[in-house]
Amino acid sequence: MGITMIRKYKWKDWSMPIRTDAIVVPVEYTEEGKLPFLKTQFEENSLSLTYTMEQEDRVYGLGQQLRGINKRGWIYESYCKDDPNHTEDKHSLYGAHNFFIVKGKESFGCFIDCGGKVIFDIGYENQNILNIETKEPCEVYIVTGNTINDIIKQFRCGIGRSYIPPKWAFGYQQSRWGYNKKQDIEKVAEEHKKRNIPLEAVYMDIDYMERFKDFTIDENKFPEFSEFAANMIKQHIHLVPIIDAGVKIEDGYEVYETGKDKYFCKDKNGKDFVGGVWPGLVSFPDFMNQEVRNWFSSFYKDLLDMGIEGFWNDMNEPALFYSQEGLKEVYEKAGKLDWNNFRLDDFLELQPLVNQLGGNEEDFKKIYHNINGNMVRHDKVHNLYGYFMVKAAMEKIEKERPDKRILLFARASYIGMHRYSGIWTGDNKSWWSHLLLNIKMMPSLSMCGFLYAGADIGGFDGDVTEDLLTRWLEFGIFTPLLRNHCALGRRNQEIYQYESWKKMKELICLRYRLIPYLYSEFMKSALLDEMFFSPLSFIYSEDKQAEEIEDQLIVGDSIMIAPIYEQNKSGRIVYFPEDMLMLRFETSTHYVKEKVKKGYQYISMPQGEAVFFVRKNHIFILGEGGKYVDEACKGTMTILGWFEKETSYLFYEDDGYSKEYNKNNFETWSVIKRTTLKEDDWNLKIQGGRQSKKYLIEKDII
Ligand code: MIG
Repeated sequence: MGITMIRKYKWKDWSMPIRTDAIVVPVEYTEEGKLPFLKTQFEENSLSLTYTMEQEDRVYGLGQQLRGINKRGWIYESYCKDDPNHTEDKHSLYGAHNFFIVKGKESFGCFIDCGGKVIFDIGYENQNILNIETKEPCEVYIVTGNTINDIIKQFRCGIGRSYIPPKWAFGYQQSRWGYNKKQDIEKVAEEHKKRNIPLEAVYMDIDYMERFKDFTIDENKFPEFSEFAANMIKQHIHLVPIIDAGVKIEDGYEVYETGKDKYFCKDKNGKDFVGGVWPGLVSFPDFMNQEVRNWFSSFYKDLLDMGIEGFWNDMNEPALFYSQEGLKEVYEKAGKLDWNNFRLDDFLELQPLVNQLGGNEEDFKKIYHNINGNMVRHDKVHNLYGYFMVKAAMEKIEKERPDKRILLFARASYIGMHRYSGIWTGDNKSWWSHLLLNIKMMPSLSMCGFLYAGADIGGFDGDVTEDLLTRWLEFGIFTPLLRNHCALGRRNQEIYQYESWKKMKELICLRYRLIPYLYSEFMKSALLDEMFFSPLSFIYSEDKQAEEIEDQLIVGDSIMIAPIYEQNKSGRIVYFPEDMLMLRFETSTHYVKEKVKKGYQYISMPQGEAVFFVRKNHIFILGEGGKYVDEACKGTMTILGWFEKETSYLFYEDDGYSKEYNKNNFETWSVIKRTTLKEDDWNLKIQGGRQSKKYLIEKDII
């Protein structure tokens, strides 16, 4: 029997430049940490933690990262990066989620609380060695527990409750970079409406702003904005504008003028740091500072007052196309071009300068924050920038709308931010491998508290194909954030642009039937610190086969999914760690049930059908669906399952808008067997809560 606890270790005279507030509960701590499990070396302000892995050990976690669910066999860098090429050879993405679990003879969790760069070598230099290194002051937490889920629960409890979005944010959402004017968005709404495709939100990318200036609306392209927003809301469609991190340097622009020389990050001479992003030259708000957060977030008020109920924060790694200094250097070098005395070496010197302009880590060393009166170099706290931008937004939103849930998610993130918002997984591509990456990433995000999450459905960059979009939706209908998003200039990605839109529509309609279950499971994950997406290995921990399956997931407690993520497939081999009831939705209204026995089975999955599996003796709930989320949560609930014994389900429901997550929102639904003279009769008994639901019970009993 292990002991369940979370313990903190830190080193004298090695204090972090800013409290990250990642951990919110008091924990026991040991100064001059000598950690259990990990061999600790602390020399010259550099920490190295080493663990020798057994052959069988598995490593899980790191949230938004590349590669597999089991993280063994690569070297990962925790350093938020705006890199749109999520290929296998990379080491970091947009988030820094420094929590992992070693599962083996001795299992434990470890969280490195550090605003700077941390390297996780998990069997890269040496297959059996796990090594963590950082030169930045940090605190380390070790979490122990009896099971993996126990360790996760401890950790999640330690980092505080995950962000809960409004219920409408579980609906289908459409986005695209390049909806250039009001009419473009109205058209998207219309095209969905015409075909009865549910649509809960349309996103406003940087196109809506005036010269990419935060908190401005281009009046020519989006006239009478409040009226427009109100009209959309009448159709149950929310407009969700983007807010970027960089503030355009422009005389007379209110945000810039009020922030100038006061609220922006500095260069080494104490002048506002100047970089380049979409607006051209920008300065970056110093979000590490409460006064700055108050100032920047005050601008959200106007948008809220215009009826906006959702935002996305972008470019907050922060993304930097170039620093003014770097750009100068390039132009100077290029300016020397002399055709008469052309030297290849000049070109070869120029080329890397140009290539390294964007996201150059050296530039992060030229930026300074004012943290409690100390100038702190940006790279020391880099991983917290996005987090504090989001914190700013939510602090203001909560002040303005204390009783209402507002949608917020962002690109860059750090553990702790999960309390303020969700995330999307950034600029993926319309690649099959990125659908698989999406599947594998979801459980690691659940571990780190990022529950409201999802990828750009269909892929952001690249030209999607009809089959990829359909397959992605087949998986996407299970992710809390279900947003189709696409890059400027790429092939149209709204489902109605495709001949087989009806099939995709049925998937979206099915999503609305899944919402009562998904929402119930989501809320339990948030309120009870549980996993939303689990790898099979977390649930069937004694099953050697299940341990290695990375392309099937358990969603909530009752169902398993096994998505198709390869082109030209009409089915796949699925591993069943136990008997399950297969549900095959040929359309959103017509489904067939079939019992499947434990073991490997080939399951046919024609494009556009949703096939998933209910665990034996688990209750699955199917709603009636609807045109929008609120409607989808009324109506009759169908209880589905393969029951061989009495079982119960904890059902959660609320109005989806208010923030009272009280006891009355939980009901226990039990399937009870009553044997009469004629046959076994199965009934549902509901205890607790409001018990206002109508339900129907549909079962398969051996
Ligand atoms: O440099 O606002 O990840 O979703 O469409 C690209 C334009 C800037 C990156 C975001 C993407 C968004 C895009 N943005």
